[in-house]
Parts: sequence; C-alpha cells; structure tokens
Amino acid sequence: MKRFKKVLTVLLAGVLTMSLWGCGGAAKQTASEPATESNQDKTAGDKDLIVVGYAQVGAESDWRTANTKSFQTTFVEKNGYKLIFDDAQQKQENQIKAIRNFIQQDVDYIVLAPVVETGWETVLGEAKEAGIPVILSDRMIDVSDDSLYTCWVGGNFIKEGEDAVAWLSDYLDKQGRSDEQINIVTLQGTIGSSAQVGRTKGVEDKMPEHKNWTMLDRQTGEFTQSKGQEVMESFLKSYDDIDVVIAENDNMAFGAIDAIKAAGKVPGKDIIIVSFDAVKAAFEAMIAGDMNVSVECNPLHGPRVAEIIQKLEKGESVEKIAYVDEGVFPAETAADLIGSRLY
Ligand code: GYE
Repeated sequence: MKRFKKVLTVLLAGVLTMSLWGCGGAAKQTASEPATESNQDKTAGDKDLIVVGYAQVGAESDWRTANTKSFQTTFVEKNGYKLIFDDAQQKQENQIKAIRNFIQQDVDYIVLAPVVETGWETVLGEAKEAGIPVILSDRMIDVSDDSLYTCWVGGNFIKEGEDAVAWLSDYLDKQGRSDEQINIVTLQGTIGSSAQVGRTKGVEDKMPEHKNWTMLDRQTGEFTQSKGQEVMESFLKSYDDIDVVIAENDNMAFGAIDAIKAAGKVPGKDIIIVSFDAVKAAFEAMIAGDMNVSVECNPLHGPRVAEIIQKLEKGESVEKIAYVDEGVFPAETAADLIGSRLY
C-alpha cells in the first residue's frame, strides 16, 4: 500500500509541466516560516515518521553548512521525520553509495544535492525501481529521462551569473571606467556542478556585450577557501594587471582576498571582488571593504523540501522545477542588511 502510494505520487509529479516558483508559494519561505508547522505537535511513534535520506554534497563552504543545518533542523522527529544524513565529501561515488544505502534501508524519500550534473541514470533508475521518490535540491542533474526524479528546487545559477555581470557593468560605469580595458579572472566552483556550469555560463553569455572586458583566466577553486587562495596566488604570479576577480562562491572569494593582501594589493579597490552566495561572512567582508558585491544564493532548502514531501504525502501535485527568489547585495547595502541575514 505504502509502495503503491509512492508510485502514484511519482507518477503525479512526473506529468507536471515546468514552471517558475519565483513569485510565490514555497519560494517565499524562509527558515523562520517552516513549511512543516502543522506537523509540529505530532507525537509520532518511530514507525509513523517519514524517513528521509539526504545525500549532501559535503561541507565545503558556509553555504553548505547553512544548507545542512536547514535540513537538520527541519527534518526532526517533532515535525514527523527521521533524517538519515550523508556527507559525500564532494565525491559523486560517495553519493551513489549513499543512495544505494538509502534504497536498502527502504527510506520514504531520497533527497539529493548532486555534486555534478552527469552520471546519475543508473542509481536513480534503481531508486525508481524501488519506488522511492527522489527530490533534487540545490544543484540539478543532466538526464534525458526526467521521470528519474520527482522534482527539483534550487537557485537560478545562470541568472546569478548574469546578475553579477550587470552589477559589474553598472559599477564600472559609476567609476567612469566603462571604456577602460578590464581584465578579469574567475575562480570556478566544482567543475560540472550546476552552480559552476550556470554561473560560468551566465557570465560568459554577457561578456560579449563588453568588448573592453577580457577574461584572462579561469580555474577551479573547488568552492573552498584554501583552493581559492591557492589559485588566486597563481593568478597573481601570472598576471600583474588583474582588475576583477569573479569568485563562484564566497569562500573562494575569502581565499582570494587573503592572496591579494599577501601580494601587497588592496582587495575591493585595486582588484574588484565579485562573489556569489551572500553568506553572513561575505557581508562582514563587504563592511570591511574587502569585497564589492555578493550575488545571493539561498541555501535554506529544508522547509521547501518538507513542503514538497507534505504535498506528495497528500497525493497533491508539485512543481517539477522550482527556482527560489534571490537578490544582489553590493557592499554599500551590507551594514544595513547584515543583522537580518539568516545564514
Ligand atoms: O554556491 C557553494 C557551495 O551548489 C549553490 O555549493 C551551491 C554551491 C554554493 O559549495 O558555496
């Protein structure tokens, strides 16, 4: 019976069309408005709990830590859940193992934040075969058969890249530098992850509109502060004329800031720092004058996924693809906003 219900919910979700979640519903939720409120008084015995296996990417960044916390505080017993959490240490093979374990444990739902986009057909085929719905969160997968997952919720990474370019163009205009030669380097995220693919594409698509901008180099910093610093050190040795660093997340930007200071230059002035995520520490870096802008990427997906699960439990339909609303935070807004940031 339980299995039949699962198959039914997967089928239901599968026939839904793509739509944006940007202007309402679950997209507007924050961690302070949990979708699971109605369940909070539930005094369930273990057998009544909904068992959720979360195949998490790792613990590579502040964003990731906030994302993990969002799941660990939402999927708790008092909300009617049991969470089985797996940290894959940024390795797809570990996530595949975790999913197979979840299948073996016959969890009710699998949530996957995929490290990279490709290579998921086999293991998700196994989950489908077992009748376990797979909810993708954060990053996307690249599969031809979209019945391999129930739905996806996350950030619009291409738009984030485009927003970064729009901010930079505006900033250079205001500085009277719109006709100057501008040399850019990019610290990319994990190659093949949606966050890297989308942000790189968003920037690349908009670059031709700025004929005086040159992308000198781009290399992965694996979304970590230490690798970001290492790559920035090598960029600074290779190029003495870098005007802008685009770091595909805040933690790599923090590493770049350290490298720039160590090289005797002033981050935020001599070299413009454009970043993504907008975690609290980025607001601190902006207030300190070290970072110029951070394009927001919201990690608080726990309540959003809980709302999806609640709908599926009731046999209701869910959006197949749902983007979360995100903003752009330049340095001059940081002091006012830091107090209200949730992550
Ligand atoms: O930007 C980065 C993290 O997938 C959106 O992963 C996420 C990215 C985020 O490591 O900090």
